[in-house]
Amino acid sequence: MRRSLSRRLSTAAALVAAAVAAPLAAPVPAAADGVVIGGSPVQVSDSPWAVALASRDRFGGTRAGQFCGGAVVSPTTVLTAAHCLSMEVLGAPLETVDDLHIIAGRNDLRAAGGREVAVRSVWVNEEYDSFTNAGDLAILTLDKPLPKDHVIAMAPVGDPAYEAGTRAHVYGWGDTTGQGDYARSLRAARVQVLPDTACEAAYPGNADGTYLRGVMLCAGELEGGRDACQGDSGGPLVARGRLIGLVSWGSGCGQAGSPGVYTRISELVARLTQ
Ligand code: 4AZ
Repeated sequence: MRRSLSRRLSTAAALVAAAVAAPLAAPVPAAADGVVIGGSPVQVSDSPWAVALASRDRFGGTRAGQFCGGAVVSPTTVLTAAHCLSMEVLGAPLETVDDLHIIAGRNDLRAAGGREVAVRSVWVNEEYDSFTNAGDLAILTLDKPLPKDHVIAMAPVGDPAYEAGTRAHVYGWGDTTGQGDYARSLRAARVQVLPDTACEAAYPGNADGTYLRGVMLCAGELEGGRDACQGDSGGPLVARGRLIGLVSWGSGCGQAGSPGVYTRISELVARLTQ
């Protein structure tokens, strides 16, 4: 497979500029009460911008090789987390993973529905800091375009969707219990955008990371219970029908006092449109 690792954000800007300039109306997320942790099943047809990132070579075929999530922001552009493409996650250098692809429009990973589309090129944010987790973003360019209705608009800087208290949903095929019970079908958990102070208090700087307002977004429930977990990384956090975050990190899953931390999308939009 062809793959080039671009070194410049301007390349990334070119990839998603169209998505920023002409955001499409996105479907309202399906109701769910609880992903992921404390989540419930949703139909991928109601949230077609939620895609699985997969490699059967690296992760085996039982769940179609799913290992992370992604969000479709233009027909050929998927956002995911930089850490999903790390040696630590892949168990091999990215350059050697020849079957990296996304799965769109498939609820059950064991079934054959939807589309598998090869990843043509990968841009990994070279500023991603694996100690703080700042800048946890990668941009995948697909080999073939997805239908336009798969695209979700990114919430720009100042969008009310980022305000603390906003109801949001996080989507993924990840661990549903924190014990390694990976979902076969797409799930969503209803969470809320939490004040930066909640994550600053939880994550002043420890082994898991450091919460940095401006580039990260804090979401979950103060009492715990609903959250993203391992395997959901890179997947979408959606509020008011717009993409506000990508699952990035946290201490454990669904624990009171340890909210989920997301890559803040407004920061990307700001850099692309400056
Ligand atoms: C992970 O390991 C991970 N509870 C993702 C999200 C969260 C924790 C861990 C948030 O990919």
